[in-house]
Amino acid sequence: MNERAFVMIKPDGVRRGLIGEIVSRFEKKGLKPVYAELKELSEETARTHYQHLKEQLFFEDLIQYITSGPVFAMIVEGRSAVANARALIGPTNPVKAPPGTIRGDYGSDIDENVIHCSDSFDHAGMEIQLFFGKTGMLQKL
Ligand code: IDP
Repeated sequence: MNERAFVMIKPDGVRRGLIGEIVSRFEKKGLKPVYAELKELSEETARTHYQHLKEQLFFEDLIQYITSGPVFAMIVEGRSAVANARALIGPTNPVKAPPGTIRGDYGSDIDENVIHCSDSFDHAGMEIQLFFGKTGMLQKL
């Protein structure tokens, strides 16, 4: 079934010039970018996005990292977009992410793991709303 997922190349991925390579992997998998923005996250958006981790000791470092430069945020669309995108990016910790996944190929530490993707259909909707508001809800852009 066609669905949408929210994907964000984090500041380390943007700094290292990985946007083209990563977008290409999504396209080859059949997940089409239908909207994208290069933007800096406000602290407020960052704190809302990661609110499920607010009790963690690394939370403040995470907020500093994710607001340290522009991110490349996009909506991808395709069959089972969330499950397929999660498979493409690999597990949270790049040390455990197999080669062939984005985190496995480009990340080396959990502190800077290159990319984010929604982990469920419901979260995809919430993240698209948080990052793009009404614009993200448009059918085709
Ligand atoms: P996910 O990004 O794979 O969905 P989450 O558990 O939601 O995983 O964690 C969100 C982000 O928080 C991770 O992608 C990573 O950037 C950061 N993070 C998670 N666990 C740790 C940790 O143990 N140390 C430092 N950063 C972490």
